[in-house]
Amino acid sequence: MAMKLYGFWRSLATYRVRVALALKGLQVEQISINLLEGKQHSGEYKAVNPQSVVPALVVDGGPPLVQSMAILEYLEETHPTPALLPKDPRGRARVRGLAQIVVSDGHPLVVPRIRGYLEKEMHQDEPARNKWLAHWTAKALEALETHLAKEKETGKFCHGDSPTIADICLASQVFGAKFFNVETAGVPTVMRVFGECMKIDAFDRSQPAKQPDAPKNPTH
Ligand SMILES: N[C@@H](CCC(=O)N[C@@H](CS)C(=O)NCC(=O)O)C(=O)O
Repeated sequence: MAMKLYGFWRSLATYRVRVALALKGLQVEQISINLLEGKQHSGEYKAVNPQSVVPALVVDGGPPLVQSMAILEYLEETHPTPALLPKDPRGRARVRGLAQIVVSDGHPLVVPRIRGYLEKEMHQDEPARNKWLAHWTAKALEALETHLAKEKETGKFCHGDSPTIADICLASQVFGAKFFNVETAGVPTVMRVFGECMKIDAFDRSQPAKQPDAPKNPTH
């Protein structure tokens, strides 16, 4: 199976897909779309993803797959081992729910197009924009923390003792917190799980700063 991943080193959504591919041992050609230079808006990339966002995954020259959660689910269905979702429906719903706290509620508020809109249309200065980024990033982390700290299904990872889609999304949110200088001392369970994730090579080598298109000393 030949796969091409359109992404960017500091894209949290691309990170999620890179980790899933790596966990499942799949090779992928990475194509960098420089979001800081606005390359997502080029006609060439819009032909791949009309929404002008990364990631997009092309499998065997087929139509591009978009949205990181849809791509993770596709990889899970086509390459079930190792499993990134539990077997039981209730467990699957819990894992998907934890993942959606990040993917549906936290991350969408901090993407470049929202930051650009706050700046250009809403005339918010940099300190105000940074306050926004830190607030919504922290909110998602706090929601994860509340679930993980009190629910008995939490194990070494978000759900039991092997990584799932929830851990992939949690790790992406923690990288967001690092980008936006968000204090993480108040979310110890999240940070413990993040630490377990980063002991796994697939999580570690997929991290933003280790990508070939990352600057030598990323300042975020
Ligand atoms: N919900 C989408 C989010 C995609 C997204 O917003 N990606 C960001 C990078 S993490 C992007 O390409 N942003 C471009 C922009 O906002 O202009 C997913 O999970 O794939």
